[in-house]
Amino acid sequence: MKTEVSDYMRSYEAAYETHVPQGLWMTVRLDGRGFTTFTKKGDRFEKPFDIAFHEAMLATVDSLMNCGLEIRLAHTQSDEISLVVSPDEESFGRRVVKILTVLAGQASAFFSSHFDEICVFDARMLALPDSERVSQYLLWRQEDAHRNALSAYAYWALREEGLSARSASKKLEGASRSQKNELLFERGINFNEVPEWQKRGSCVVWETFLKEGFNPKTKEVVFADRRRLVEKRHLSMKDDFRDEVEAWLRP
Ligand SMILES: Nc1nc2c(ncn2[C@@H]2O[C@H](COP(=O)(O)OP(=O)(O)OP(=O)(O)O)[C@@H](O)[C@H]2O)c(=O)[nH]1
Ligand SMILES: [Mg+2]
Repeated sequence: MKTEVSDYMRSYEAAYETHVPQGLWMTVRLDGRGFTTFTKKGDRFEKPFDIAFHEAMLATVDSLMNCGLEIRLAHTQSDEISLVVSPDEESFGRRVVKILTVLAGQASAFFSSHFDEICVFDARMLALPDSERVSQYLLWRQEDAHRNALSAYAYWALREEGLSARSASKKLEGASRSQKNELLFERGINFNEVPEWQKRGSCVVWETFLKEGFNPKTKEVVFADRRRLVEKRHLSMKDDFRDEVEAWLRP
């Protein structure tokens, strides 16, 4: 009887257990839940972008890249983080639920302790066939950052003039890219001069370096390969960005 219960309970569990096949690039996107409210609370962050917020996202990325999974590359923009896991990673038997819950849990816990407040990230998985598709995916996220930044600047420029949230949104409804650029230009904001991290996001990659040490037995200076995380806050665009990503993805 006992065995029977355990068997069918396990079959209920197994019903939602999916594994990502070997060789596919597990790409995870985490996104802050309800961060529109979180970022507005008490006017703690500058609008539309705040460097302290972006740096907290980058610190969260560092903690994720050190959490035991072989994450080759990460990108963050606004309240989202994309993580590209090595196609050879075997941890957790490549189980989707386990990987997503561990990463979302890690990001939520780290970000919450950073701000001393409960903050939650959701997570989704894309299993991409090759590095070309990964670079295409990241370019898509970068271009999404650009679109959202332009809209956010236009929205907050109108709000600063005294328009209500509803009227500012209404005024921007159906406005083209060039109309939003023009609206900003008329108000003294040149969107071309907005910092790159706001329009494109930032990446974090591993870099290898030679670390100098001393061998007390032989009394010799020795060098060993080590790796460290490096933030890339000036991303290139379009095909150059795709080439850059492909180079970072090479082992
Ligand atoms: N003030 C400020 N807000 C930011 C910054 N970066 C991101 N945000 C806000 O974070 C929100 C992210 O958008 P969404 O993820 O679509 O919205 P959300 O409220 O998190 O909703 P869900 O993700 O669906 O739960 C936007 O409202 C942005 O204004 C920042 O640097 N400063
Ligand atoms: Mg969000």
